[in-house]
Amino acid sequence: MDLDAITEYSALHPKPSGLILQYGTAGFRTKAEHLDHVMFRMGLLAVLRSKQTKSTIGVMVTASHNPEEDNGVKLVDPLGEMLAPSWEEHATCLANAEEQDMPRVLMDISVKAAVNLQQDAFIVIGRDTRPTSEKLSQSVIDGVTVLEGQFHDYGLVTTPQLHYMVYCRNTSGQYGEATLEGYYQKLSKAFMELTKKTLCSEDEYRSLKVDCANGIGALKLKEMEHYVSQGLSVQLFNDGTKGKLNHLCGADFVKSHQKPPQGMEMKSNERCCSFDGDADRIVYHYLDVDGHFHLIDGDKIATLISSFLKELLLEIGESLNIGVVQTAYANGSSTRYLEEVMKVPVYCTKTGVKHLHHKAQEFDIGVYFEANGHGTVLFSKAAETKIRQLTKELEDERRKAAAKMLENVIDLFNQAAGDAISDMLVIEAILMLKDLSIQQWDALYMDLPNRQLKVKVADRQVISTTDAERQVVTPPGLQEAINDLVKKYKLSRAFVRPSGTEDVVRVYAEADSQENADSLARAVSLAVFQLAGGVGETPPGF
Ligand code: NG1
Ligand code: ZN
Repeated sequence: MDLDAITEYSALHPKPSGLILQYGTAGFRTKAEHLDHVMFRMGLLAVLRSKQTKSTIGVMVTASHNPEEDNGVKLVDPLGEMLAPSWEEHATCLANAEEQDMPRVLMDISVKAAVNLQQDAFIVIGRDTRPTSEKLSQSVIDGVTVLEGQFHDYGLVTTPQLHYMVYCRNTSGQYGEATLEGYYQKLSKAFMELTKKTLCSEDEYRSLKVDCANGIGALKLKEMEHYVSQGLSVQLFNDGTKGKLNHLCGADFVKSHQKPPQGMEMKSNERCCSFDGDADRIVYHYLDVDGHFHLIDGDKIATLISSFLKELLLEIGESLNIGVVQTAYANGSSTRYLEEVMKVPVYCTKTGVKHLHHKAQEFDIGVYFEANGHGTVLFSKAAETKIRQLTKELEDERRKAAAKMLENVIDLFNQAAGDAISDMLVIEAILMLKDLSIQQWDALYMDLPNRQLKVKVADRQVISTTDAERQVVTPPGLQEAINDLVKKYKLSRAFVRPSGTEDVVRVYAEADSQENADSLARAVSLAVFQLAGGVGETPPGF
């Protein structure tokens, strides 16, 4: 390591002194103007990680669903997964080291992690459409170059596309070709095969309106459009030509405000969906004939997909197990429906896809979705091998066709990460194959009315939780207060947890009516404010 060169270049990306940031559930995320040094340093860290794993590592510059002024960065590990926890700690140390200490901290990490500095390093870089992303990704490249890492800059890509590139490169092309063309071809081929039997039937299901959150999803869907146009026509809204990223539109807005996005014409009963700013989340929605808005969130997406997969498994008659993984934010009705009606085992993990992903790996087929629409389906290697073998060997036509469909589903899901484009194609295929309208899908079960709120406190880490974040441990008295409030309502549930991406405590409540869910959420917010050091104004509504 040329420490002099590192010191010299680092001075071009100086750290504002005193600034402390944490590598959270989605990497580093804050105002874009505070991130230049973090980008440079993550370029350095990616090189060390690449040398240590002897694999290609990804660096994605994005702040996903957060406002346009924010930005962020996360590293992608060799098989397209999130960065290993011990390296999250290294990332935090490196980002927070004061200027003069930084080279030493970098050396310490390489010693601690037993990095062979002689090893080659290869980094792939991607970015979203934020105005600050291009310059920040250049700072990542500066970091990579100082440590003499090789790199390929994919430029504008969705987060899942970058995960895909990393996965392809580390599996010597077996998973697919590490180009955008390779990505589009792989997905569209699987989609066309899966839906070919339904072509020339029901026209009404073929057109879908997509709210692209004024983000990268619009550019990539435009590129992909003609690959799937025979099976599906997508009409893009909020494509970034006018509006601001994630502002009054996109999956996060639609889910948290339970309202249609602005900038999208919606006629009654038309199938619509919303991506988030980096296209790894998707939710569906529609207006009914009375003009009421209906949201179909990640829970209902998981339900649709897992019931389809379960039917295919029954059809081929193989005893592959299937499990659904959710978080505490999953609507209570979805959990009940999955367990009681569909009879699939459901597990709850902490928030953040890395936790869901990890749990989902325990099944032959693990379906995981956060309520906000971030998720995918994982097939174990053994399940995948078995299914591919069955498509070749089965003689019975029906069983063979079911196995073939499962194979297409494997190819359609981006196994490296939750992907709005993959998810959209799988959902569209299932709706076509099962001849389901969006209303019929929505009617699988009725969501319990719910509300999410945020509370500002002096230090959100005073709140610690257990039982997959469903119970508060500290501060003392808070859980008892929540229990007392929950008892006042029917079909009620509430929990609080510190956010991993924003400086707030999140409050969730559900109950038998919207009014009651709102009132419970407000009462719990007040308890948090009073017992966990609220700052600023008392939560509104009292
Ligand atoms: P935090 O800020 O920790 O609640 C949010 C989402 C997560 C996940 C991450 C990463 C909710 C309630 N939380 O995390 O599900 O998507 O962002 O983007 O939606
Ligand atoms: Zn996202």
